[in-house]
This record gives sequence, structure tokens and C-alpha cells, in this order.
Amino acid sequence: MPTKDDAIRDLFRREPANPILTAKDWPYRVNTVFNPGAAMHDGETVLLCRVEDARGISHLTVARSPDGVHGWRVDAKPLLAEDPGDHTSMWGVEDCRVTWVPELEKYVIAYTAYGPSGPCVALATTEDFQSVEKLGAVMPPDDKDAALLPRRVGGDFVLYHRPVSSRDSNRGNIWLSRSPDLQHWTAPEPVMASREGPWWDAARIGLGPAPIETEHGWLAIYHGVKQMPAGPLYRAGLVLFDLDDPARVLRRSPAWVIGPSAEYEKRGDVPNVVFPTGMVHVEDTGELRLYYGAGDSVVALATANLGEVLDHLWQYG
Ligand code: BMA
Repeated sequence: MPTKDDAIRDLFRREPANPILTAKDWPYRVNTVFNPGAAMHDGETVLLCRVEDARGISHLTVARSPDGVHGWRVDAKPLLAEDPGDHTSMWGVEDCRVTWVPELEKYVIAYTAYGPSGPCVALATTEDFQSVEKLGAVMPPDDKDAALLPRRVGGDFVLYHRPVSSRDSNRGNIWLSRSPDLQHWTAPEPVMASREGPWWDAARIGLGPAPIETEHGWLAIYHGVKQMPAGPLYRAGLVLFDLDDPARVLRRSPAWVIGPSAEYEKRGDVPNVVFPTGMVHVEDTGELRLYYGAGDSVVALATANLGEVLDHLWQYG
């Protein structure tokens, strides 16, 4: 097999200050803080964190830092929360991915709205992470892990998402839909399926942070689940989509590039979970900053070099 342990081990480096955000950093009482969307705004790193409260219901709250590692300032109130009057989000909102869309001069927040019919994909926009405009649910349940590309392709916005069917033992695959206006979406087109048998990504897969445009294609991180006797094991791999046909996979890493190994990843409310949802590309240095939830309990950061990540995919994908 053309996988080199060394190449994989060194690709993403864990931030020594991990976990960079925990429930203790919150200005109000919460259970856990994890799975953050990420963006740069006004020269600062903004994380829109999933916060699970003491009832078990999640909301999304903003944390800001000058360097993306230290000195986080956490808002006193959620930016997006449950809506008791809305069937699709009466049980809370979870796991957002944030995309800066230059055409709209807005950030688009794709998140999981949760209600009695199951989780579904919802969208909202913001200019400043202080107020939001909700577009509401755009995909019926069960569907989650949605992320928008930063620009139109072939005239349409493109949203990756992960519908789950009750056939095929609930395996989840990545699909995409297209829209002229973020409101009306085409029927899903298949993009990428979970692997089979013993593979690390055989039980379910879902897209992580919004893909980044590179000259070789849209670079994305996805999570893969392996069902173990002790429970699910969440790890993450790389994928490159065609720039002009984002439903086409050009390269996919055979092995995961980051998986639970640190203490804070192997413990927590859900042990053995690395769940990437935010990515910042520092263009000057080529650094990729991957923000992820660990153990469904805390927020952690791992960094890589974009060139090395693309080389890795090219060589082993
Ligand atoms: C997924 C989602 C995530 C969670 C992960 C691991 O299905 O619910 O929010 O982080 O499971 O428990």
C-alpha cells in the first residue's frame, strides 16, 4: 500500500495549547464546546462554536481571537439558537461550517437544525458575526454536514451535504446540490461514498469545513466513521474536487490524516472523535489551520502546510 506512516504523522501538527477552547472558557454555564465553524473577520479569527447546554440542547456562540490560538473572547449570548416555534430547529442548532462569499459580501453559515423530524440542513448569513439573517431549512431531514463553496460554479452556488437513507443500513455519503439564489436547490447529485468493510471511512462520511480553492481543485477535509465494538471512531481524510465539476473527485486520501490520539480526543462525552468543521488558510505563509471538535467536548487546532497537503494527496491519493 502506498501509505507512508511518516508522511501522515507529520502532515497535521497539533497545537501545543490544545484544547484551545473548553466549557471553562464560557461566560455562562455550559456542558461542552466543540465542532466550530471558522472564519477570518476584521483581522481576527472567529470561531462559531457548537455549545451544548446543561439540557443537552446545542446553540452556536462566537469566540474571537487575535491569533487564532490564544486570548479568546467569548460572546455572552448565542448567535444562533433553538427556535421553539420552528419544527426544524426546536431541539437546537449544531455543527456549522462558515464560508465567506465575496459576491454577497457576507458569510454564509451552513448548520444542522435539529427537531422532532430529525436533523436537517439550514442556512443563515452574517456580515459581522453580531447579527444573522436566517434563510431557514433548505434540505429535508435526515441531512447534515453541509458546506458551501465560496463562489458560483457554472452560474450556481454549490452546497455539499450528507443525506442519510434508511436503506443500506443508514450509511451516509456526500452529495451536492446547486442553487441560483441559496433558496431553491436542485435534487442531490452523488459525490463520494463511504468505503466498505474494514476501511476507516466505511460506516459514514461527511464533509468537514468549506473547501478551499487551489489551482489543482477544491481541497476539502472529510470525516469518516468506522464502527468499532466500543462505538464509532471518527477520523478525517483529504479529498480534492474538480474546480469546474465539484461533484467529481480527483483525489482522495487512502488513509486518514488525523484521528484520535491525544488524551482530549480519546476522552469526553463521546470518546474517540476528531470532527473537523473549520479551516482557515493563511495565504502569506500557506498555513492551513484546522479547527475541530475533540471527543464532542472541546475545541482543538491542528496546522498543516497547504503545499504539503496537496503533495500528499497527489502522491498517495
Ligand atoms: C455526528 C454529529 C457530530 C458529532 C459526531 C461524533 O453524527 O452528531 O455532531 O460530533 O457525530 O459524535
